[in-house]
Amino acid sequence: MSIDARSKDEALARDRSNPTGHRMTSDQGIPIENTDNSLRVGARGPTLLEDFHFREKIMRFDHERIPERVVHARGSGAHGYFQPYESLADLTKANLFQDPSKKTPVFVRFSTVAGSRGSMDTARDVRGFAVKFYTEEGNWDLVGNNIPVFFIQDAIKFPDIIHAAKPEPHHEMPQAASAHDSFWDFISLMPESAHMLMWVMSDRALPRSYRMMEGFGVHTFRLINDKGVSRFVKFHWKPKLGVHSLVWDECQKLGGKDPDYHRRDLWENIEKGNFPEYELGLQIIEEKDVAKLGIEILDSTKIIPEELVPVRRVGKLVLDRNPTNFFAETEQVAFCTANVVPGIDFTDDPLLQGRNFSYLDTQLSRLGGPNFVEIPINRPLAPVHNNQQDGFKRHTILEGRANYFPNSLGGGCPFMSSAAEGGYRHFPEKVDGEKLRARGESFQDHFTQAGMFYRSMSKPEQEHIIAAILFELGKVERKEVRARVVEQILAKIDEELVTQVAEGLGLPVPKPAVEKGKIDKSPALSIEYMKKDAKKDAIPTRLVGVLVADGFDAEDLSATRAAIEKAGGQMVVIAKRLGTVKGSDGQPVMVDKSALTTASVEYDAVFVPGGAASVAVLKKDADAMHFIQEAYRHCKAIGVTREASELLDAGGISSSAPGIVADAKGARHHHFTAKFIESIAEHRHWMRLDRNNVPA
Ligand code: HDE
Repeated sequence: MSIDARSKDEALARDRSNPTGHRMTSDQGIPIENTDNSLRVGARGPTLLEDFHFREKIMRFDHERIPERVVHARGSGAHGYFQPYESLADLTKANLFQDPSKKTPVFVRFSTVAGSRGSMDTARDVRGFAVKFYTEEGNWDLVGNNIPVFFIQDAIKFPDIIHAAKPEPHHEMPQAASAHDSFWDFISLMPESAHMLMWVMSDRALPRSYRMMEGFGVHTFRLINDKGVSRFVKFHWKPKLGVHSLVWDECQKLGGKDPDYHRRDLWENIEKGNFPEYELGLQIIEEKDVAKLGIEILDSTKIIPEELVPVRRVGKLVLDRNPTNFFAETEQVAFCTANVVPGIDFTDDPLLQGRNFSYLDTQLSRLGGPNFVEIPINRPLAPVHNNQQDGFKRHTILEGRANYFPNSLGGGCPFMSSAAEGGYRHFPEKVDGEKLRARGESFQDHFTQAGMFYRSMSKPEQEHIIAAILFELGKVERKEVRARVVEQILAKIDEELVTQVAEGLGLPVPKPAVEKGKIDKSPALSIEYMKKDAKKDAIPTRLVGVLVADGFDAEDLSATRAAIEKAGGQMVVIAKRLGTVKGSDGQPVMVDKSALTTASVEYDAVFVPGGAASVAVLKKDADAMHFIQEAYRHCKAIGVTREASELLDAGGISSSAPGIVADAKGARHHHFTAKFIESIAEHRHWMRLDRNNVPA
C-alpha cells in the first residue's frame, strides 16, 4: 500500500455528499414535494401523524447534538501532511520517518481545554495540539499541548484538576476561566502543579494564533529502530511563523468582539493559501544518559531544557486544507495516545499510562459506542481486519463465518504478523517491583523548574506573569486561598515573584523558601529570547488596520500598502462607513470594514496616512481615537505619516515611544515603510512604560 499527502482526502471523498444539482429526498431516498408546510387537515387544522417527512426532519434535528468533549471541547481542525527532512532509520523503524520524499496525511485539531464548545478562543488556557498521522502502518496520534508540562504527575489526579478548573458545580461559573476559587484552592494544595502554573500564567497561555505557538508531546516516549534499540524522545512542534502572544486585555475584549478569533484566523489563512507550518523537533536521550540528566524523565511536570538536550528538527507539518464539514471532521475526530505505530512506544510515565486508557474510553459516550473508528475521519488508511464484532452503528460488513482465532474455517485468517512483517511488538522493558500506591523520590521536586521558568523570562514576560496571578487571585473570593497560594506555592518559586504578588494582593510578604535546581535558567523558554533570530523585514500574515476618511494621502496609502504586502502582511482599510473613501488624488478606495464592525484588537498594527481633511475627521472621531489608543496600550506597532502624527498628540501618545513610527514627510520619506515593517515584526513593544496612562 502506498500513501501520499492526499490519500486521506481521497478516502474521505467516498463519504462526501454534495447537493448541487440534486432533488431533496427523505433519508430513505424518497423525493420531497414540499418542506415548508406540515401535512394537516385543512389549511388551519391539526398536523397528521402520517407526515413521515415532518417526523423524520424534526427527529433528526432533535438529535443533532452529541456530548462535547469532557475537556478540549472547543477546537478547530485542519488537514495537511507531514514530511521528514531525512531518513530517521537510525532512530525509529516507523515507516513515516524513513523516506524524505514521503508525505503522510494528517488531521490536526487545536483546542482550548476548560471552556465549552461555544466558549471564546482567547481564554487564558492551555491549547491542545493533537495530530493524527494516517500512516501506512496505521494511525499514530501525537496528542500534545502548547505547553510542555502538565499540572499533575499521575493520571488518577486528572478528574480532580479538571473539576477544579471547570465552572464550579453549584452555579456553573465561570466559563472558560481559571480565575475562580476552586481552581486556585486545588493549586494551593498541589505543589506539583507549580511549574505548569507558571506557564499558564505566562504569555504562552495567550497565543496570537494557533499558527504561532509551539506544540509538545509532553511525556517522554520511546523510539525503537529495526535493531530493537530504544531511545527516549520528547516531541516538539516549532511554528515557522515564530511564537507570539496576545495581551490579556486584548484577549478579554476579543472574547466579545470575535469569540472565534483563533478559529477564524486558522480558517482564513488556510483559505488565503498561508498554510501554517511547524517543524517536528526531537530531543533524543540515550538510555545510558538518563541518570546523568538529573531530571525524572517520567515526570510530566518537568522539561528537559533545550540547552541540555538540543532539539533536532527532523521534518515539517503543513496544514493546507480546511475541513469540509465541522461536525463530521473536527467534532467527530477521536484522538488516542495509545494509537502508536511500530517504532514508537510508551514509557512508564503515570500520566501517559492513564491517558492511554482515557482516550479510548471517553469516545464510548462521546461518539456513542465502540464503532467510532469507522467514522470517516477516524478510519486509518491502512487496511483493518480483525474479529471485532457488532455494536451500535457498525458500518463494516464482515464476510465469512470464522470470527475467532485460531480458526481453520477461515483458513486461519486474519493471521498474525511477526515483528519483521510489521507486527507491533511492545518494547520488552524489564520491570520488577511491589504493587503499591506511591510515587518515587525523584517525583518530589516541584519548585526548581517553576523557578527556572520564571527566571528565564525577560522582564516584561515576568511582569505579565505577576499581572496574571494578580488578576486571577484578585477574582478568588476566599482570602485564605489567596494566602495559601502565596505562602505555600509562590514563596517556593521566586522571591521577587512572591513579593510582588503578596504586595499586589495586600498580603504580608512571606519569608521566601525558594528551591533552586542545578539549572536555574533556560533562555530558550522565553518568547522574547526566541525573537532574536526573527527576520526584521518580513511580517508574514500580519494584519494592519488602516484608518482613513475622505481626503487621506493617497500616495502614502499606496506606498505603505505595497511595502506591507511585499513583506507578507495585509492591509485592511477601515472607515466610518462601507463603500469607498476618496483619497487626496480624488480616486476612490474600497473600504474593507466599517469602524462599527471591527476593533483594534483584531489587528497587529495600525497605520494612519496623512491628509489634512482625513486627519481632521479622525481626530474628532472617538472610535478612531480609541482604536489608536487601544493599539498603543496593547503595545502594537503604530505608523503615521504627515498630519496623522497630530492624532498621537491628541491621544496622549509620545511619537518617540517604542514601536511608534512617524514621518512628517510621508511614506516614501526616509525609510518610513522599512521602519514600520520592522516595528510590526517586533510583534509587541512591551517597554511602553507610559502605556497605562493612555485610556483604552
Ligand atoms: Fe487529554 N484528554 N488528558 N491531555 N487531551 C482528552 O479525550 C486526559 C493531557 C489533550 O482535539 C479527552 O477525546 C487525561 C495532557 C488534547 O480531540 C480525554 C489526562 C495532554 C485533547 C483526555 C490528560 C493532553 C485531549 C477528552 C491526564 C498534552 C483534545 C476528549 C493523564 C500532552 C484532543 C478526548 C482532540 C482530550 C484525558 C492530560 C492533550 C478525557 C486522563 C498531558 C490535545 O480522554
